[in-house]
Amino acid sequence: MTRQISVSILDFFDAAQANNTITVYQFEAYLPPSVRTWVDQKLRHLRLLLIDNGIIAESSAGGSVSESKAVTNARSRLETAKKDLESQRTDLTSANEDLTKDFGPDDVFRALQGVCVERDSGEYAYEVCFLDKTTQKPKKGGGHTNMGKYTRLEKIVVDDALPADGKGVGSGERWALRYENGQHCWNGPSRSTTVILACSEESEVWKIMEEEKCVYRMEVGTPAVCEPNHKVAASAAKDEL
Ligand code: MAN
Repeated sequence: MTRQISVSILDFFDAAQANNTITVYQFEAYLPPSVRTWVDQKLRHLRLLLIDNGIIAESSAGGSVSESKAVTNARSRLETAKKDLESQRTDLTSANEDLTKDFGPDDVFRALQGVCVERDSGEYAYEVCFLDKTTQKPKKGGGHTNMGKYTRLEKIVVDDALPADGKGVGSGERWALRYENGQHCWNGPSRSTTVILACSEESEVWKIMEEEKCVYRMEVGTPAVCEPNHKVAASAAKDEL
């Protein structure tokens, strides 16, 4: 009797190990009915205890074996850690980009980070996101075209007559933002944009030109380039008053 029970208990644990679950109580068959009920209850409690502690898996209703709580918890910790890692990587990339980005002398253009302005011209609306990218958006709908990603700041010399409202680049040396490697142009270069900056009370796009196929020039007003005591171009809002 003793030998039979011990063999059966081994069977029980073998079955538990092999299937990662406990479902076989064959040794009960060797016990008198009163003892069988008692043993059965004890084993059920033991099984629940093992499940609760994540040591063995619980069988699902369909009879298939699911994983133990410990494995489920480890899997969920792994997923959370993967998501954290991904978001830290994104932060690292943007911090690195920030450190290598050209914000001009004394970082004067840092304030323009994240600022975008837009203006309609012909069949498109043109958007400039200062230290990020320029975009051409068809007014009738359809996909947007990347006209270049911000690469650097340059000083260029311009020679334009200044309009009466002051909304132009005028003549002299001006800061220009260079955007390159935009969407490839059919039978032409990758799109690129030069955004020439002049002093204005508010950031606004004044003029857009496609100087050559897929080579764009935008004239943009912004307070970021105003010198002290500089006569600024009035903002559009003020003009309307
Ligand atoms: C689109 C626009 C134009 C550009 C042509 C080149 O129509 O991006 O600005 O000149 O493509 O094929």
